Amino acid sequence: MLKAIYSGSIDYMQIMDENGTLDSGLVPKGLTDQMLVEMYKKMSFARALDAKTLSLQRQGRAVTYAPLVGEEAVQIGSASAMRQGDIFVPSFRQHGVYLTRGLPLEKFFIYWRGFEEGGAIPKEVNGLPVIVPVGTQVPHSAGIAYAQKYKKTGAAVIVYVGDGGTSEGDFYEAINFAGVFKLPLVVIIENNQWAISVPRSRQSAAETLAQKGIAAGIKCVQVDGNDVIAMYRATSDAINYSATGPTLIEAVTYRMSMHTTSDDPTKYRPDADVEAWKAKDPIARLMKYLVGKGLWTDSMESKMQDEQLKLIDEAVEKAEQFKPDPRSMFENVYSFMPETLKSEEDEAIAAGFWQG
Ligand SMILES: Cc1ncc(C[n+]2csc(CCOP(=O)(O)OP(=O)(O)O)c2C)c(N)n1
Ligand SMILES: [Mg+2]
Repeated sequence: MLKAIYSGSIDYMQIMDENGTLDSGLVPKGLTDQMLVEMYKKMSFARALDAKTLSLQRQGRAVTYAPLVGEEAVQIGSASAMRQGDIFVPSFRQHGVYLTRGLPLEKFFIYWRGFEEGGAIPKEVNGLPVIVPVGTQVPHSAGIAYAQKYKKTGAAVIVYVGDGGTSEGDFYEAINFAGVFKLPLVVIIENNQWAISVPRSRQSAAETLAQKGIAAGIKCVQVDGNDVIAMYRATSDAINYSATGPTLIEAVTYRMSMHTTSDDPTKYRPDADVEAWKAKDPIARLMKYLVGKGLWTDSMESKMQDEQLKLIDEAVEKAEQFKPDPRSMFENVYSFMPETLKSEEDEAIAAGFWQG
């Protein structure tokens, strides 16, 4: 006998197209125009913050930085759907998530000056610090989700991983574990088409990255990651479902800039590809919608930009006045301080590290 015992399919969700036109039947109930205006402001803020940090890095006033430009809808759409008690687990590009969750801007700049104190995320922000080892955050997030279920907190855990990260064993192990234990986990693949210079086509022969969830027996969907409404909807749906089990969301977007400030993408990708994605810009399309509905005007735009630049400049000033404590490099590495680390700490303090 030979018979098909499984056939899977993956839905693709887009609610707002490139012209800012809505598929009104899919707009989530409860999503108001005011909320969309707020999301627009946050997306614009994230882009302005990104441009500023890039400029600081070029002046030697920030460390190696991974720009988010082009990925604002993935981050602000999903973070706007989180409830206060939900916990997010980023990788290293999710600046828009921190912003939406209320990380004080000054902390953001302290971190990107290279100081550990900036990575001490305030409790109410409910998120982990920046995580650079690719893929390692996914098993951690599954562990945190397991704890939420065990302790019956009702919180969902939302983790972000890149298209490159989905090729790591960590990713498969984590979604498999989440499926078996029906964890309250939402895995968002921020598929920006590149892992440094490795294109999406070299990550997997599968047509979608979302379908990796099928093998783990979890819900999965592919979303237009440049559509903030679809990102909001997909994340809300997944959070609502989290008491039943995990969801994998593949957000299809594009990294409009360099991988990090140490990278030069002109060496490996044609400018024409980047140009083609400009037409799908997540901020421009939301603006078209808001302007069309009379919810946004040129004067509102310039007022918003002035306010945001002022807030950014004030935060940079505070962050640059901040005096780091060399002890912060040593604390929180282990739950206890091993002798060898303690002697390094003593040495750093005796040498007046960072005090010149
Ligand atoms: C385990 C590990 N291997 C390699 C690296 C170097 N590295 C940093 S980012 C990156 C690519 C990540 O690509 P992706 O997961 O698509 O995320 P994106 O940078 O596009 O947001 C690599 C290989 C690392 N940080 N950790
Ligand atoms: Mg990527």
